Amino acid sequence: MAAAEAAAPPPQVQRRKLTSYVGFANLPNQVHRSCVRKGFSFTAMVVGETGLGKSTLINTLFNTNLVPSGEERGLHDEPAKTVNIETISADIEENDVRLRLNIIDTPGFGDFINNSEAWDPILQTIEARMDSYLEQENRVNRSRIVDNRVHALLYFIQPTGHALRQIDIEFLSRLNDRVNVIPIIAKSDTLSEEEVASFKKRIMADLKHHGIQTVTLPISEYDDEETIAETQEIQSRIPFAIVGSNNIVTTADGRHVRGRAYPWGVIEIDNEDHSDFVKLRQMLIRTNMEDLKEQANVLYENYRRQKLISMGVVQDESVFKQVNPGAQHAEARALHEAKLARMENEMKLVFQRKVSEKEAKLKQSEEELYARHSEMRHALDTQRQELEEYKRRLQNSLR
Ligand SMILES: Nc1nc2c(ncn2[C@@H]2O[C@H](COP(=O)(O)OP(=O)(O)OP(=O)(O)O)[C@@H](O)[C@H]2O)c(=O)[nH]1
Ligand SMILES: [Mg+2]
Repeated sequence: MAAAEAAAPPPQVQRRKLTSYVGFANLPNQVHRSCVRKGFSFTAMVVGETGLGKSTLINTLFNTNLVPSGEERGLHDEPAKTVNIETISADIEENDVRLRLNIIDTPGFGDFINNSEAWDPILQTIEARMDSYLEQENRVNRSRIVDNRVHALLYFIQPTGHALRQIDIEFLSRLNDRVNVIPIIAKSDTLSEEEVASFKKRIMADLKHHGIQTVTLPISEYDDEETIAETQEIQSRIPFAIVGSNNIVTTADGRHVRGRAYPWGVIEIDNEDHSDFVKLRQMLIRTNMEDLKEQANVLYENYRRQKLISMGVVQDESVFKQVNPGAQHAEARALHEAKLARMENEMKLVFQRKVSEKEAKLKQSEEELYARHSEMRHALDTQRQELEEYKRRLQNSLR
């Protein structure tokens, strides 16, 4: 009995444990831990005409001079042409969270005789990276999939202040259903504030007119007010008017900042009021990286479907009818809950049985004790009577 008792843990404690295990409120913590363990990676691509400051923006984002741009060579207005598609990566760590940030630098187009030569290599790169992902997904062992897909494409628009040009429209139409497009007004320091504002409006209207989708940040009912406001603020800045530079300049009040110096003053790179660079960086790295990755995944799924169909893989839709994930989930949950209820019931029974056994035992010992008690009492009584008898006899003999 004692051994059996020790083996079975106290029923009430066991029950509480089960309750907290079923409560999936802890799931986000598990996901959080798993994500931190695996680390994060994000890949963006910069595309646009030559000399618009693509390489400079990459350097500005990383705050290091990783890629040659006209700027570092001191060749102002004489850009160092990027010649190959190249990926620049940096591993960033913050509060034990690891992020691998990849930016793909591309040679600027605009000096090609045939426009299609401009987007071909870009589109090929994007699709090759999707193909590599698809190929990894199709492997038998999929535990180590490396995601090199392009999660966002920063498209540089010349700061003409007028409208999108034909080449922009053609280019974006080609890339639109393969990648998240984030439009950027390059070198926005060459435009006045009012020019930027009206140019932004015009660009959005042109994009809409040509049915070109640009990035739309999701707002969820679970977001708090502050997050919603922040998301709306970022969204309202698109297309981002950017100024890039890693040069340190001195402001009128004597501060040394990253910026561009002009006779009329300094444009500070890290000042939110001077350009949209800070907001762009915030969106890419701090607040919406996962949203962008999710949206990129939707585009990938479309690509994947088209690709598989073109390869002759036909989807058997009936499989999906039978395996309705929602119903399957509900069924699994119902089974799980029934199992829990059964276990709980069994435990209750065991507990009750043990309690009554214990009670019976106690009652028995109580009776035994009582019997012994009266026995001893009886013995004592007899003894006392004997002693009293003896005393009386002694007194009588003394008289
Ligand atoms: N005014 C101004 N000039 C800039 C800005 N960003 C870059 N530049 C200058 O523009 C020139 C070209 O910059 P790059 O970064 O090399 O341009 P790119 O787009 O990489 O050019 P390609 O590699 O040829 O495609 C350099 O002289 C930069 O200093 C900016 O925000 N404002
Ligand atoms: Mg370049």
